[in-house]
Amino acid sequence: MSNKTNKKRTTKKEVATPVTKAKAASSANAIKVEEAIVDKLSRHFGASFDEATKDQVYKATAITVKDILLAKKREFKQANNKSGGKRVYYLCMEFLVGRSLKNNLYNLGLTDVYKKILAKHGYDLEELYEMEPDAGLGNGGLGRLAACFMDSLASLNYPATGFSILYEYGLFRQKIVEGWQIELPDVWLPGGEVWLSPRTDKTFVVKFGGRINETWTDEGLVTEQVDCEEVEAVPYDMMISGADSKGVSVLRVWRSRDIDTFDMNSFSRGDYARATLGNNKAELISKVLYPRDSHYEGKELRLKQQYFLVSASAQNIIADHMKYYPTLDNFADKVAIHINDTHPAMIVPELMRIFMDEHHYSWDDAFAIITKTLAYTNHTVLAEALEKWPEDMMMRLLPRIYQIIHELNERHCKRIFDKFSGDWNKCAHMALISGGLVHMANLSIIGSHSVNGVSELHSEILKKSVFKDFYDDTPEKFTNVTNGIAHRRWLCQSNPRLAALLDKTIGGSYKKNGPELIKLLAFSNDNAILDKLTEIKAANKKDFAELLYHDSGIKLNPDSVFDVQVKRLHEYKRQLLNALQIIALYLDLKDNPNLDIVPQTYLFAAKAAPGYDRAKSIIRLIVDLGEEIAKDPVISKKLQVVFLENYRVTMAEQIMPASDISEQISLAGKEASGTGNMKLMINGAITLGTLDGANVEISEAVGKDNIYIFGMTDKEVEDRWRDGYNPYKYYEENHRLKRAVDYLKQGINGNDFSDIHRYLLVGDHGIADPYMCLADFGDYCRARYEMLNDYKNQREWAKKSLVNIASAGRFAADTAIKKYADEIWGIKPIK
Ligand code: 26V
Repeated sequence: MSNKTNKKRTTKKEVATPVTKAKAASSANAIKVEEAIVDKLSRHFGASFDEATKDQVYKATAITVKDILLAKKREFKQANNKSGGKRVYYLCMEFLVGRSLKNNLYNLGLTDVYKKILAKHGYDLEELYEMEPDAGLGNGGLGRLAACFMDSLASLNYPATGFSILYEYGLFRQKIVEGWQIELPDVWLPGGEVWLSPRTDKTFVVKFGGRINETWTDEGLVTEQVDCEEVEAVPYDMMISGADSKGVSVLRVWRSRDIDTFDMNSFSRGDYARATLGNNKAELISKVLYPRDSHYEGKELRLKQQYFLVSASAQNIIADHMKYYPTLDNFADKVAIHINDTHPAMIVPELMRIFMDEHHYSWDDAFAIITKTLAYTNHTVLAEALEKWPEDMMMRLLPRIYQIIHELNERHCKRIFDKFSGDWNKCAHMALISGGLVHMANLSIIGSHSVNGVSELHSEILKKSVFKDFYDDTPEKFTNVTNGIAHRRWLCQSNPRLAALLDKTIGGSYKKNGPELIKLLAFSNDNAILDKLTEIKAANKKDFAELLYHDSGIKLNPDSVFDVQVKRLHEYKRQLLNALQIIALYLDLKDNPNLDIVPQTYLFAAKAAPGYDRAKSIIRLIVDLGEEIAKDPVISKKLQVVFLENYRVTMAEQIMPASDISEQISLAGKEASGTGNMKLMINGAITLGTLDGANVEISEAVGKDNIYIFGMTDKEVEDRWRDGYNPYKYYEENHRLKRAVDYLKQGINGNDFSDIHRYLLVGDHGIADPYMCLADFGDYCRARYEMLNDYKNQREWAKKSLVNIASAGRFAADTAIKKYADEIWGIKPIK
């Protein structure tokens, strides 16, 4: 390891200039940082730089960054307290944070300082980043959005706390064994723990089960939950620094712990297993993230997780408020609480409980304040993902919460019945409890002053169909906030080559103000810049190919077009449509290996929910297809299909900059927004997509020459259903499609896929091809053909790519956060 330093004496003249002042400050910083790392290594691991392992150096480095974040957070909090401003609390069962070291160093502006110091001791900072496991506390879009929002909130100096659960195991690790997905536990804490600060002084008790005792006292009716199971919620804080700002967002994650249930009697009898039984039960609550994001399951443990999050967070928010104010009367002026998807919907009855049972508010007063505080975002229109909890389960597990929901329902139904002159249909639709189920979306809507979807199209669909009755009742509640991405992470950090080009051409102000990316349009006819863009993409593709080869031995052809579909595996996202199109092309090539086509590399990455058999067999189809093609020495030169194992945030950061084509091909009306589409766009990939979710807005932003749109619109999809959808018709009409579908039965790579053949043409439960792959196949192939043809002209392609990058600014998460802050939460940046 090298100990060489480039020491340079500062001259008198240099000291006088601002530049050298900055340099001096930076070297003072460097000395402090170096001392801090040495100190952490010695205190935590009893090691010096020379003795420490790489993992220890990573951890010591991370701890020094955490210390800086703690100090920054303290100052930010003091400023907030002084201003007496409102704070937002973002409740979400998932935060898909990924890695923290690189992001925090970047946002703190300390990357270079750390790089130099670590290099001095023989460590490459980039290599240390690799030591950090992803914090995978989320399934996909919902959780990643929450993480991007924390970043923007801090960067814009808004005071914000995210609340979630400290899952011991995040989203499973995916292995592919003979084409099948195998799930392995995601053990992230040993490496991820360094970012967490336990706050054992701030625990709360969450109660489950038992019964409700009501007694009249001098103070009025006292309601108590007795004979119940008590679980302790222990908070751990993760700090997320803003970029070039004073702000730090706090992500507070709750870990469940048993309260003193150690059974001394069992222990004395030598029954050690029984003695600690209680322990395991409570700790189960925060043990593991539920890996299904597509299908709601009425599992008791999941309900417990939701209430655990809600109750601990509500108690925490109220305790914090009462520390500064003697009353909850001004609660809605000081606090905004966000219900991110329906998972935290029980915050509505939980706050009612605390207001009424602990602070003696009347029903009406409590409800008025609480609805002013709460806002709800819907993230899916899929009926099977909408949450409905069995009434009896809720009654047994959360008796007081159930009572309150019951009363909310009575009052709500009465009001609707009166307002809509006895329209029973409306009442049944809008009820909080019906058919023995508690409808969590309905609860979220009536408890909130604002309800929004996550793209223009999605928000319209909510108003027109999913929540139509609620829209008729309270139209003023409904609004749209289109999703966004943390562009500093997904562009500047992931794609440094592109960021450097932007700095040179349009300057660095787009980092603070995403929409300024539009300035790049001025270079759309500058051939030197267009060629530079092509070079950058080529270099990124080469990097990705090398990385993949290093990690898995898979060789890619970086001179082929990289066509990328990376997202959760779900029928509605239609990875199957992509696979069918590849089969058709493969069969064309089998007929004529000399076919003149652009060499194509299809990159798929996707996790399937563990019990989702259809999704798993689609993964197997893609893997087998890839393997079969790879065996053909001629065709494999033109066509390659790779399924990348274990998709996660870190892999997304590597693949986005290396992509040419962004596949966004969901059935119109099904994808609420999508955010991968924005990440690919900002990295210069061009979208091949349907008019679904935020694709519609991407299309408006770039113009029709810079995107390839195909397929039915959401309206056409509805009409087609109504008229009776018949996939057979498309199969018979399109020769290439028929061949591709029939090939499934013939066997691919020695495996039979007649189940998928049946699914497409006959259907398992009477519904064939439920996501209409066959209906959109022809137009999909048409659009792709045009696209690949256009790809041949690299200058023209680079121009389209440039327009995509330039137009991506409106999808910066900062834009979304400003809208939430101004129009929904009513919070202000701290000066
Ligand atoms: C549902 C369930 C059902 C019960 C078990 C666990 C679980 C976990 C998550 C979900 C809801 C998932 C909703 C979701 O992730 N929606 C995605 O949200 C993104 C951010 O708004 C958006 O870009 C995607 O289009 C949308 O699918």
